[in-house]
Amino acid sequence: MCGSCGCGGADDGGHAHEHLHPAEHGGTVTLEQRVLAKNETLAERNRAWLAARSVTAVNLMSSPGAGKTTLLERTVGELSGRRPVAVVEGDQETMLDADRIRRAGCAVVQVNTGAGCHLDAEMMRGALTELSPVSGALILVENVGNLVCPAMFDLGEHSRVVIISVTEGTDKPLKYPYMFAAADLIVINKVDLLPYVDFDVDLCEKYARSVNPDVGVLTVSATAGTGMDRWYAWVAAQD
Ligand SMILES: Nc1nc2c(ncn2[C@@H]2O[C@H](COP(=O)(O)OP(=O)(O)O)[C@@H](O)[C@H]2O)c(=O)[nH]1
Ligand SMILES: [Mg+2]
Repeated sequence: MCGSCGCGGADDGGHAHEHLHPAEHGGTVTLEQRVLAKNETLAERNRAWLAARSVTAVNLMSSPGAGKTTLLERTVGELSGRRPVAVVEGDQETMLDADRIRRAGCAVVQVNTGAGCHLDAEMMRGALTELSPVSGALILVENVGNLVCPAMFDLGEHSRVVIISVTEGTDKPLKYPYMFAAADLIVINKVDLLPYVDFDVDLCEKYARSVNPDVGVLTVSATAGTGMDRWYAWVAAQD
């Protein structure tokens, strides 16, 4: 089990489940399965709720500081003129990211998970109810920053994006394979810093495809704006 929240997520890059011995840990396995099964039921309800309203939801996941909020600030500024956009902000504590998004100009709900290290389908449902998006809206979800537990919790979203920044190291897709395997798109951010860090974009892409052969990969700089048009095109294609 994930030590920080008891969410059922593995905390060693995804292999904890394989190391459980049912005779010793049978109760734990059953609890994990129940937690994830309940989440799956609620996620299916969210999916139906979104589909009935023609609302598209995209779930952004990354380690803390990879640039999720920065990417969202720029995206909200750019896309709000084209279609209704709203944001769900997940963090353990504070309204800081919600305040940033509100200043960028769109409706936002902050979900504080306390000790929890991921959003789940029930939290997503509460946020959707509060946002009450109009038909045709785009909901961008910033998940809690970590590369483990959020991968296990379906929110009922249409697609999942994993953001990795070039300051984190080329090997992250190999170390966190579950997260990268769950992605529909990988965004490599902070490419403006490439001249200053030891990061191999091609190798990172190769590692990502070793766990997720068909995954899309984009390179961007959320601060400089490089590559953002391809990101907007990808978002538009999710409807
Ligand atoms: N150089 C550079 N810094 C970035 C970029 N994107 C985000 N940052 C910085 O990285 C830090 C963390 O960004 P933030 O969006 O809060 O990350 P989050 O925790 O994933 O939401 C902030 O200081 C940002 O200004 C980028 O493309 N290039
Ligand atoms: Mg953030």
